[in-house]
Amino acid sequence: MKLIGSLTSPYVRKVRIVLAEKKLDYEFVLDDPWAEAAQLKAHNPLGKVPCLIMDESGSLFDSRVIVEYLDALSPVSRLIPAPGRERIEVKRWEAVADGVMDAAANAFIEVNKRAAHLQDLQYRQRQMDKIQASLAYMESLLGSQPHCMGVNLCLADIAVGAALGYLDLRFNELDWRTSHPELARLAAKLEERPSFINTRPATSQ
Ligand SMILES: N[C@@H](CCC(=O)N[C@@H](CS)C(=O)NCC(=O)O)C(=O)O
Repeated sequence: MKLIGSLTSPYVRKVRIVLAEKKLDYEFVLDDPWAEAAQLKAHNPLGKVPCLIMDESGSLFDSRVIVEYLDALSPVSRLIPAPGRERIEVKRWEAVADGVMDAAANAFIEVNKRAAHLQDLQYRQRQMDKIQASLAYMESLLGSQPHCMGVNLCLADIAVGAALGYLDLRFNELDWRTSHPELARLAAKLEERPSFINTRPATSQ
């Protein structure tokens, strides 16, 4: 398998952490989705990373589809429960964590990739409000549990950890740890895992 991705994308990091936790081998192919000549476009019509090229049958996107495929590929470290209530709760965690990634990426692009006279600061503030509301939601849902879904690590923790790591990368000044001690505790534990350490985002992009 090949994974096309960048070193800053939180969605790519989510997939790479899943690959590492499941001990699946793959080739990591770096590509810049914003580049005109991105090779990615031949595999994903949306031109977005991550994109997984499967050995036998074409490519897969987006990160939610890819992680579901990967979890079913191997019985090692099951990260998504069988259909039922628990699975839906894991998916809800993933939805809010991905939503934080969406809002943070939108806010970052608005201010850092657009000329000053084209920036919409109201739009950026809407994205920052979504981040704050989601942090409060996740803090209260996590409570004092060791992981999002209780004792064991699952996809919910990986998605939340990747989203929080992206906030550190792009919005260090948010200081979300002070106001969200339970999330800070979870993030500290996750960031000790080799799967998280080996996928720390690079700041060069
Ligand atoms: N929902 C998608 C989001 C992927 C995404 O937005 N990736 C960004 C990088 S962080 C991208 O490739 N953007 C390029 C573009 O929008 O053209 C997923 O979960 O994979």
